Amino acid sequence: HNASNSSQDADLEGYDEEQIRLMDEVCIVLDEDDNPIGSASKKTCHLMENINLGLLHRAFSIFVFSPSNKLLLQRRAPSKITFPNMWTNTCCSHPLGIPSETGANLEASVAGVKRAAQRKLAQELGIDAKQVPTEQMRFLTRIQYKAPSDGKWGEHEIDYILVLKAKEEVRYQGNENEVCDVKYVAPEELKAMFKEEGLTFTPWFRLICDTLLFEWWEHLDDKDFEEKYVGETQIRRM
Ligand code: DMA
Ligand code: MN
Repeated sequence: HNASNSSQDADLEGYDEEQIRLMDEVCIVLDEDDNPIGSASKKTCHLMENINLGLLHRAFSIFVFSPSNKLLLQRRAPSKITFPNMWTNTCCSHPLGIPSETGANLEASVAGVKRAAQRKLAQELGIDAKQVPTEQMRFLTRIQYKAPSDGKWGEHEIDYILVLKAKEEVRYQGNENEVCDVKYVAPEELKAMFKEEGLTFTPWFRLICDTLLFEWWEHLDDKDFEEKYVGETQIRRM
């Protein structure tokens, strides 16, 4: 038995093969102040038994807006091991424990998560890197939260929030192993979705919607957006 090889792992029996393989990705393990203190597999980081002992890792959530300020949503594929079938923001994942995506100070960490966001926008949604340049991504703030998915799996992250307002309509093609539906929405359309019966939303997306998203969205084109919302240094604990 090789503990580092998730494909031979009883915890992962019965799940999608590609998603099992991705559980071997290396995540960045953090202390409560977002300092990297080591690394652990994606599987290790998302087991509730480890989260309940305090294991915390780094993540990002990017919100991509169209030129007319519609937000691109995705619905997670049924094959996802955590939070399957739920609607969520454009793309979320983890910067990897590699030099180009890790950072020990805030500036370097932000550069790392932007590269990770560009990588996953391509992998999940088939978006060309040229359409989502890291220079056009704006880092707003960090959110620390914990959320169970089911009894076994969950999240405990410091989540870097990025926004990008595309200069041109972004062309996308969902990877069906990751994403089962995609939709552009205006603020009122998203609020209507929350009231629709049968739709479910990821806990982090709900949390961000209930607190910060609609204010950012309303002010996206304001001259003082940068000054007011970009680059917050405090970690918001939610
Ligand atoms: C993890 O997202 C990141 C957050 C902010 C919850 P995910 O489960 O979509 O990661 P991945 O796409 O890498 O499976
Ligand atoms: Mn995570």
